[in-house]
Amino acid sequence: MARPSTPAALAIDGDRLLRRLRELGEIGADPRGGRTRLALTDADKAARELIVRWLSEAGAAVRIDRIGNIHGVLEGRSDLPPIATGSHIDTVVRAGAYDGCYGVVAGIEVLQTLSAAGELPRASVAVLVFTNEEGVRFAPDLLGSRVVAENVALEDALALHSADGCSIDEELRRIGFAGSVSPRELRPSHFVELHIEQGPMLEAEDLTIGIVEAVQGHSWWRVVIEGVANHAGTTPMALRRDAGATAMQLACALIRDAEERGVPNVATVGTITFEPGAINVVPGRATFTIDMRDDSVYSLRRAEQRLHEALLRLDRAGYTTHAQCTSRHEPVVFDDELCGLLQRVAAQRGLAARRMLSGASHDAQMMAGVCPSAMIFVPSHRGISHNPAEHTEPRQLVQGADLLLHALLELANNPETCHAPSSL
Ligand code: HGY
Ligand code: MN
Ligand code: MN
Repeated sequence: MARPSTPAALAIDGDRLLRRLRELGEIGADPRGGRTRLALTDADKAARELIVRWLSEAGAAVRIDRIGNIHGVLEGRSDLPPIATGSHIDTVVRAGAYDGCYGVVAGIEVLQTLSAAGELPRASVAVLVFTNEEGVRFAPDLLGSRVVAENVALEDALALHSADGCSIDEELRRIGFAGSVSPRELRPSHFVELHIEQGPMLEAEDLTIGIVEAVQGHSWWRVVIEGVANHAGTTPMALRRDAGATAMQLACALIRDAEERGVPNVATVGTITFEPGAINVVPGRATFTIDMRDDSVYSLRRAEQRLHEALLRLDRAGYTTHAQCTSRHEPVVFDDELCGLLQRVAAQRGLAARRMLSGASHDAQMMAGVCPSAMIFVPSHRGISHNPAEHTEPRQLVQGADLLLHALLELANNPETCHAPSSL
């Protein structure tokens, strides 16, 4: 066993990190530079199998839990509760290469660096890869971490169905990731997630690191408006029950509302469909989704209320409306002491950092219900994400992973410096 080197001198293998990110980014790739790996599809299966291989190469014990989360654990020198990191490898449609994947591959890099150096920390260090973080194929999002945090019951999660009629349970079995371990088995004392910012702030302020102290809440709705299908040529405008025009007007009103409420409030209509869907037929039915977010639970609730008031008005005007909440979580504030530790380690590593809010949702906000949690961001070029053009400078990717290594090592060797875990 190699003599443990001094932690400060430990460094991740940046080339291996970048190479693995490129290799993972190839899975589900499309000819236009994006990749799509919706949860529990064959592309997700292939990515999961690659991650399991890399975790094994890193010296981790790999186990799969009952909601399909992957647990990779590098055993420490004591029976202290583990320090955990992790993120997700499922994507949105035509995604970039770094969202979620960066935190997972960097976590594996930390384990591999520690085991190669013979630097076994006091507490075990674990990498968690969560199922269905994006919530594109199955709602709600953050599913794997919700089950770990008991925000969604395991049986309910397994019974969830996608629009294409598949259940989580069936798909986990089909891809060979229906694990037997309890999602609550790991019981980490701390959780740190490394992620790209997916916004413009760090690059605009020429900073390398964001210490994320809070995540805004979000509220996802699927809205159906039933009107009357009719002839596009013979139906006078005043006599129409045009579900399509009504849905577009409501969607624009909700978006305008968010513009008026100002940063960080946002509203996004990501999908809209009309039925029967023909050029010369007034739509009889319209379905759209809306994603509303805010760092204030009151403002989020006001936005929801405005949606419901608008739907009531439409019901009174002769339409039939239906709104289903497909995902919702209130704003989360991360652990201040843990943020302080991350800031100290960033300063020791000579990295310019600032505290900030996350506009995007992350598994860490569910893990905040399990143990003290926080996040580290690295910049996103021009703030672009959920887009093949998603980019972070290689130097910044390596610096972020290096910070993760030293922050996890600090926590694993001195967990008492931040909320001494129960078994001390
Ligand atoms: O939607 C989000 O904020 C995250 O990318 N799942
Ligand atoms: Mn995402
Ligand atoms: Mn993500």
